[in-house]
This record gives sequence, C-alpha cells and structure tokens, in this order.
Amino acid sequence: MNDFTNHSKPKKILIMGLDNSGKTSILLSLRENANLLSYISLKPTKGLVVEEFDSDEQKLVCWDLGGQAQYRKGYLKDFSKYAKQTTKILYVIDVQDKKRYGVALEYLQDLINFLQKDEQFIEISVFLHKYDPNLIKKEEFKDIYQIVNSELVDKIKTIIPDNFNYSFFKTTIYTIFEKSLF
Ligand SMILES: Nc1nc2c(ncn2[C@@H]2O[C@H](COP(=O)(O)OP(=O)(O)O)[C@@H](O)[C@H]2O)c(=O)[nH]1
Ligand SMILES: [Mg+2]
Repeated sequence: MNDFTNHSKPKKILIMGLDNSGKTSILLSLRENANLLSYISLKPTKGLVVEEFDSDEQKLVCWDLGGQAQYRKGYLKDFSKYAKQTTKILYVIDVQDKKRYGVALEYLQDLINFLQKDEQFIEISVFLHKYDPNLIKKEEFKDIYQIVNSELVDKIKTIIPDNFNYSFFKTTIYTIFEKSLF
C-alpha cells in the first residue's frame, strides 16, 4: 500500500439488491480478514451500513443498503442523498433465487428510473451472484447459463438505457474476488 493512494479521497460505492442476495458477503470478500466462517454468521442487514476500508490500491467507502422490502422504497424515495458522490453502484442478484428474479428486476428498474430522473448516470456493475463453481451439477440449475442469459442478462439490457456505463460479472464467495473490478 503506498502512502499517496492511501491519502486520496475514498471511492464511494453503493451495494444494492434484494435481501439475502449476498451484498454483505461481497463486502466481506473485499476485506482482507474475511474467511468462510465469517459468511455463516451473517445476520440480515437492517437498513444502511457504511464501511470504510482500504482495498488494494485505494480507500473504499461502501454503503451496504439492506435490501428488505420495508427499506427498499425508502432508499429510492430519498435517493439523491445516497447517489451523491457515488462512483459506482453494485447491483447484486442471487442467480439461485429464481423465484425472485422478477422482484430483483423491478427494484433495478425503480433504481434506474430514479437515476434517470436525477440525471445521475452512475456506472453500474451487475453482480450475477451465487454463481457457485459446481452449481451446474445440481439438477435444478443444469440450465443456469441459459436461464441467467435469457431471464436476467437480456432483460437487464432492456432495463438499463445505453447512456449508462454498465457491465455484468458472475460472482461467488467460493472463488477469489477480482478486487480490480471496483
Ligand atoms: N451459495 C452461496 N451462498 C452465498 C454466496 N454469497 C452469500 N451467500 C449466502 O447468502 C446468504 C445471504 O448473504 P448476505 O451477504 O447476508 O446477503 P445480503 O442480505 O444481501 O447482505 C448468507 O447465508 C450467505 O452465506 C455465494 O456466492 N454462494
Ligand atoms: Mg446484508
């Protein structure tokens, strides 16, 4: 870690997505001291948690927006407050939670509507999360690749307009995170 980058202004990242999609786990993965045990003891995040820490090259300040239904509308109602000075939004979708794809896409659509109205064209990374290494071996997920493409990726491309910069990442806590993504 060099001194110069350490003193630079932290990069503000918003982590959003439904409850249980893996937001707090992703945040943990960014920290040096995370181990698999830390994931098991996770409790649902109540409301907003802000964490600041050093990543490989820069200071990050991550706003983990607990995704339970009772909070979701509240964030969006007052979104300018959260969006202010945000460098990137991580939008996390649990690919294993097929039943809630629709809800996850709706929340993303609501988020996009607010960003557009506010003309805040913040860069978005869509994390197709819980894409675990052996997922495809489970009967229920044998078509996961096609399902994710047709039910998530294609639809998300119609939700996020072209004036946003956005990319997709398949992620899981079972492999090392590419911290450079942030
Ligand atoms: N299989 C699997 N489970 C995960 C993964 N990431 C998180 N989880 C589990 O999903 C649950 C919810 O995670 P959490 O980070 O609390 O979700 P949050 O509500 O979005 O913050 C926890 O039991 C985690 O251990 C993943 O990549 N694969
Ligand atoms: Mg959480």
